[in-house]
Amino acid sequence: MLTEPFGLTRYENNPILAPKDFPGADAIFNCGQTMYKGKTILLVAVMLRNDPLPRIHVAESTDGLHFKVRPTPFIKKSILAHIGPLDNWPIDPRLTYFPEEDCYYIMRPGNSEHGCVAILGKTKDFETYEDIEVIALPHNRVPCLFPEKINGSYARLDRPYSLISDPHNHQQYGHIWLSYSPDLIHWGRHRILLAPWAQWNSTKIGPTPPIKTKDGWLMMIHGVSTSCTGQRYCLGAALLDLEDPSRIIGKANGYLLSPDADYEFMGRVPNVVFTCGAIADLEEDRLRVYYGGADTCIALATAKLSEIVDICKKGL
Ligand code: BMA
Repeated sequence: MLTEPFGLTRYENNPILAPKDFPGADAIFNCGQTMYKGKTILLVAVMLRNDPLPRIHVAESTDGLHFKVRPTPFIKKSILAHIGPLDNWPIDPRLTYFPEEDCYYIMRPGNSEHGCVAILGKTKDFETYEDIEVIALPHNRVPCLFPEKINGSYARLDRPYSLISDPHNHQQYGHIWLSYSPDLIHWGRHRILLAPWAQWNSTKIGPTPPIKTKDGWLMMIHGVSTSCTGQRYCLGAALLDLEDPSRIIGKANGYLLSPDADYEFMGRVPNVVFTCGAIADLEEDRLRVYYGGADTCIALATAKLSEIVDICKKGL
């Protein structure tokens, strides 16, 4: 049952990518997203019927609606000695274009028997990809990079967390943290940024690469709540101060999208809308969010960028 659109509106022909669009796929879901040479690029996680490991493929589009998934994987489990053993589940790529270096950085979680670390990689052209380093200890699942240095340092958001899950004890959960680095490898000056603040995100929250707007850094987030039937993943947003992103200027009190459409409610993991980012078309005052539905497909929701900023500022 669809709720009245608030902030984000679903594209009428959703989903835009489904398992049927890739031979042998069981799922095409949660994607990094950016623009490259006038095209919309999605880094999509693909699960195959006959392969236990997910991989990440490039999907590209000239109109932002019709995507072609390249057949060869772009990111597979790392073969580097220092990363490979920690990289057993390549999904959730969070993509940041860094104009100063004309480089696209990718941060993603790496799963292993030792826990979930954060892995950094990069590409310049979406043809070749390079793993760089492990940049966070377990358990850290949601790393993402700001698109420019702040007061001379790289800045990132992430969500360290505890494996002990007790929805009634927030002390046991990781929240969103901010940290800084001189070189992208060594991170410090950690600051707690945001903890769950509403029922729809009361179990946990996770960030995406911040988008620069004239009013502040816009951060789309996912928020999880727990009921007797399991977890529900919604999407929301918060706004951070441009000069000092440890200062929260605003946050949406309600969710902007909840898993109500059939492709969000039914699938491999039901009741999930999940995003690894968003694309801002500043001249058109438009925000595009390519999100995963039920860990099975990819759908699109759009908004007026200024309206999302306004919702955050007013705490609606
Ligand atoms: C999170 C991530 C996402 C996934 C979500 C729901 O922890 O692993 O990839 O969409 O769970 O299963």
